[in-house]
Amino acid sequence: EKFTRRKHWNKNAAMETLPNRDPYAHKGHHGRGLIIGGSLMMPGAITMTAKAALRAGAGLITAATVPSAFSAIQAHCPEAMCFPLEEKEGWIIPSKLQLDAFNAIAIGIGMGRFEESGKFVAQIVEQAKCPLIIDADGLHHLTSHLNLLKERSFPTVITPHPKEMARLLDVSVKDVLLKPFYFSAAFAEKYGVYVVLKGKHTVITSPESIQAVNDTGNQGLAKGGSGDVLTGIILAMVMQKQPLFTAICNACFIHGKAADLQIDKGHTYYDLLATDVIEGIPDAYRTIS
Ligand code: B4P
Ligand code: MG
Repeated sequence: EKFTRRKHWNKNAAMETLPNRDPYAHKGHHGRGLIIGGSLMMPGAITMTAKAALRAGAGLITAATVPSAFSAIQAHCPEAMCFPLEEKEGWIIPSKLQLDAFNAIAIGIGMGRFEESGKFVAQIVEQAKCPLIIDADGLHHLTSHLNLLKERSFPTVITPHPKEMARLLDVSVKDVLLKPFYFSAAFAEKYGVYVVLKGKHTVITSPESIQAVNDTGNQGLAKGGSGDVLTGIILAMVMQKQPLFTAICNACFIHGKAADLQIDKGHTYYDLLATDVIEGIPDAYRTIS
């Protein structure tokens, strides 16, 4: 991979690596993505992930979730399809779900920490034969099934914020913040995964411990939902024709750039919402394509 040893993932890196859209493409070329998550209590997170994935360029998106989350998705992201999962008290429980048709899967968004949901996360980690992105409550459940990661023969991407990273490693948040490169690489190598350690300076690490720091983003992103939007952008990007590490770096770049450009356009660090970040994606793409 030509550009992966860059320390900073900036505008030039994104411009040099972002794949062109083929004029003769059809939606199948741009990837069929599956998002697993949501709950009666949190229908918004998966809605934002779906919308962000489509804005970022995914060809088709299906949200597998509890039926009580369908109306939010259909109202705010009518382009997405919905697939019903079994639920108990509003939370996902192990369900039948055909995974083979998808080019990439994201799991965990707005899922909650109900114990039986964790069995479903483990099932997907075992069965997904494509790149799998694990975020949010998916990371909470993963803590009890870490060894399943080593068994995977397809790429896995985890997207923790420092508190989630600390829990995965069983160290303190302070330790993670003091040594973000060290802890990201330790986890990435041990479990053979890509790690996106989020924060002011998001660090992206490959299973071979190649590392990059994303240059974009601002404190307006320190608000609920920003992470859900990033997961959608990563899901879309890993389905475009580019190396996985490059795809993840470009996703982080676009996410932060979308937030930066929304501030330039008149939003402030106080008011910026995750849904505004989704609507900043067009401007972010325009700066690099
Ligand atoms: P959760 O309930 O896990 O929050 P969340 O749903 O994951 O939020 P979301 O998905 O929107 O944001 P995420 O951080 O994934 O609970 C969060 C709790 O964890 C907090 O209440 C806190 O207690 C703890 N926690 C979180 N971060 C912590 C930290 N750094 N140190 C200590 N405790 C922490 O994704 C946010 C996105 O926005 C990322 O892409 C990130 O890079 C970006 N972003 C956030 N702040 C930014 C900043 N200042 N500058 C640039 N980018 C920023
Ligand atoms: Mg999050």
